[in-house]
Amino acid sequence: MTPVAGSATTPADSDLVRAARGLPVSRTPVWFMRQAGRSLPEYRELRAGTKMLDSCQDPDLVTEITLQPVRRHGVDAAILFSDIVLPLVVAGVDIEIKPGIGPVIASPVRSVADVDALPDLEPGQLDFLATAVGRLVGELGATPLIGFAGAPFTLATYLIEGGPSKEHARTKAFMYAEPEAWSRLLGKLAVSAATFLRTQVDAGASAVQLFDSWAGVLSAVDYAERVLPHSRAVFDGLGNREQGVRDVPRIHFGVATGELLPLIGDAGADVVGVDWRVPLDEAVRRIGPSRSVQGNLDPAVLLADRDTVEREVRRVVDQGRAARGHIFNLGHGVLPETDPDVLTRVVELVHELTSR
Ligand code: 1CP
Repeated sequence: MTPVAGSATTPADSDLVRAARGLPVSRTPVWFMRQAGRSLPEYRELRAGTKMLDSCQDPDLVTEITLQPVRRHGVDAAILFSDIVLPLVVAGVDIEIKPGIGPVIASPVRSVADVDALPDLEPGQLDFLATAVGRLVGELGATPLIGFAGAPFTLATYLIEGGPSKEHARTKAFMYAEPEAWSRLLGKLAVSAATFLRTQVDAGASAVQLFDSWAGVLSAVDYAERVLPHSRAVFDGLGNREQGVRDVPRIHFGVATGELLPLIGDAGADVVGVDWRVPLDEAVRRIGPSRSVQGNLDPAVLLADRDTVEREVRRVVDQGRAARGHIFNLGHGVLPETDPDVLTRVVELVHELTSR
């Protein structure tokens, strides 16, 4: 029923996990950010009548929506259907995901007192998540499940701006004006992200991705001093084998992070996600040889003609050979208007081009 990922018999031996660790693979693994939801008609049908954040807390819906793209496209990994704001929602922050907009916060964080009033996430509030992950791992067989969380900076942008934003000016203003409260806010968000990830790993997720989608709006100096320590704290807080936590590969992703790649490569992950702006061979030069890379087809290419899609996929595959390990993905999420059949064709093409 569920397609088998490469030639592996367990997720721990899958091409995704092996590529993340820089080990030999049977073929380049491929999955897509935002593969669950958005472009799939079967998703829209299933979600009809249920609010986004309610569906994320319903283990039956989470399981089914997570499996849909695996069945349809034969991707090498599932990504948990959830959202980066979920740990905040579960802890009691009033957030709604508005269709066509994204997360909207009822009372944005605008003062030091707002930071201190932010509720903490308790591990006991995540039983639904452990149930969904456990069920998924049972269904997925040898296909790995990627768990995820939002990085402290990207979550802070939503809390401070009150919703999606382009410039993130209020966020930066708070960062400069209130450095201590900023550090406390990101520190709290790091603890909650680590708890969210730890629950997924303990329940059987085979890899995790930290989404710092909007980190690219920062200068390297600000990122290094005011953000990176908190992202590193998420990976540290997730724990390691000595602390009784399964040792799963960690992926760290942001958009427009070309100038930050050396820093991101140093924050504690095994894999650095790269958007389409920097070719993968150049990204490897910036990150160094001891990390794998993930990416980086421009999602807009999938809206172009068949020959263009094929040419660009070949280019990404070729440039990815510079890395110790390459996980094929888009440079950011699947655009909602993407034809799902094009995604399936990309999976087939990457496999065809890289089968050994
Ligand atoms: O494949 C998947 O879609 C898996 C589930 C998933 C993930 C990994 C969702 C479901 N959201 C996310 C992560 C997420 N959420 C990120 C990081 C990844 C990225 O950069 O795309 C971010 C920034 C969010 C915040 C968010 N939630 C936005 C972006 C708003 C903005 O600032 O531009 C949006 C539109 C949402 C809603 C959302 N989350 C997920 C889905 C399927 C949706 C659409 C809701 C719907 O169908 O009505």
